[in-house]
Amino acid sequence: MAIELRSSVKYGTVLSFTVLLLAYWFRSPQSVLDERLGAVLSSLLRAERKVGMNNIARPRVAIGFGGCVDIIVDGVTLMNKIGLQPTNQPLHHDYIENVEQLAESFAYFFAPGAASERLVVNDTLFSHLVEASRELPGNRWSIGGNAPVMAGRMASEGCDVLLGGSFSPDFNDYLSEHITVAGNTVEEPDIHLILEYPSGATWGPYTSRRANRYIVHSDDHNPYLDSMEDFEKKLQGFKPDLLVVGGLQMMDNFPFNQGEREALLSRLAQLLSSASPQTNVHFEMASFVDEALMSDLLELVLPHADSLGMNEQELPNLLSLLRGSTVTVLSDPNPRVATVLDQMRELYRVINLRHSLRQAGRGRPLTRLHVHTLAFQAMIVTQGSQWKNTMSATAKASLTANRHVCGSSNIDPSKARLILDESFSVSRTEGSQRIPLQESRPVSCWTEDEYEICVAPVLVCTEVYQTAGGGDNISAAGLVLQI
Ligand SMILES: *[C@@H]1O[C@H](CO)[C@@H](O)[C@H](O)[C@H]1NC(C)=O
Ligand SMILES: CC(=O)N[C@H]1CO[C@H](CO)[C@@H](O)[C@@H]1O
Repeated sequence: MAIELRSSVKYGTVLSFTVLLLAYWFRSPQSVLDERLGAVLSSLLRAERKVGMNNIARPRVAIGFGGCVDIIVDGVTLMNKIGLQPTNQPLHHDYIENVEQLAESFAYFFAPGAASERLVVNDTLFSHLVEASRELPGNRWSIGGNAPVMAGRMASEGCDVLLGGSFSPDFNDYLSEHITVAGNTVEEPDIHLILEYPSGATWGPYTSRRANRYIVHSDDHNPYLDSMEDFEKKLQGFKPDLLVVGGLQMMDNFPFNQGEREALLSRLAQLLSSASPQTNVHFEMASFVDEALMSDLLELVLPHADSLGMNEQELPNLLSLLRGSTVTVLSDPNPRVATVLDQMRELYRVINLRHSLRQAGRGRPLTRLHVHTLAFQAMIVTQGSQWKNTMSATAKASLTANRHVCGSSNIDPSKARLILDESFSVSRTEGSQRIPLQESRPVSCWTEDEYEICVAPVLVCTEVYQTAGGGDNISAAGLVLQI
């Protein structure tokens, strides 16, 4: 009897301990996570506010080139609407000629959830896609293109902007009063079709690993950089603090006449090399697969940039070409911090090596590199260079990622998730230092050699409103605090 009692007491203790443990197990991780997220959010907001822009008059930013009207639809809904069956053969195509290639190309990027942008060379197919999109319930229209999106973000962050692009007459009505357009007037603007998909969307046998978009276009104006002449004229009087070049991917695989593309990029090189030393130059990378174009960019555009912005797909692609290899069409859409930092260091080193080998006085050294990924933002900035406030800029870039994708300037922690681990390694080299993610100081900055590196976690938006234009908003937001 006594023995029985003792064992039941013991049993009871074990039971209540187990209940306690279970309660801890089920409830606690979530609330601990929420607390952690809230702490990271308020620390990032504090870091963002730490520097204002009110120390100088409105910064002046000139941004080229191009622009378009975006039609934003749900990608899978559009595929269903046009009756396009999921292909059993995901395949990369440099450009799209028919529906079969569209299905193969979409499937190729949709499953990994990698951002991509392709030219449709079949006008009949492209108009058919645009017509079908117009009829889709829930479609949205907006001003698109790298230059106008960056211009919009810069203007709303307090800059005066000169925007190089050719737009239709009614375009001005939609622009901020702080944006002046340089370029021609066109009657029919170029249209880009944005096929968005959330994380976990399915199309036949494919499930997307993360939210992203697949973009198709069939531009008539943008590939010719036809605003360049007017932009160049107005640039001299505008005297920008920062000159941004983006949108050149519209030249990718475009059927130019012989020598036409090189001529355009040589003119751009001239424009950039005549920029005053007081004007910083930033080049925003994009989804390029045309190796001839990429090699022109390496020769004619990159040498004139102080700063580069790109995502986790564009970084390995550029690096591969600089190593003398071919384009990488698809890379890990969720890379680790250590991998990205190693790639950034190498890119920084190679570009600056190329600079030092050029004739003295030609081009500029690279002093800033910003890489935006889903889980984190990373920047390398040369110490003692013109770029200020790298820590706050990295925090702002991170917050902008959530704001843009969730479609709201107020960040709601219940619609956000931290996917960065609790600590990260600074390199894949064995024995590298690990840096813990501190909630009260989430942006980690340290120096190596002659540069500073900052990494900030992103509060990844879980209720996606729009991914397209994210990179442009993020890059622009980062730049704004650094000029
Ligand atoms: C262009 O697309 C249309 C519509 O899908 C198709 O009928 C036609 O065969 C395509 N042309 C080529 C050259 O593939
Ligand atoms: C979060 C955010 O501000 N996103 C913006 C990105 O840029 C476009 C164009 O300027 C805006 O319309 C978005 O609101």
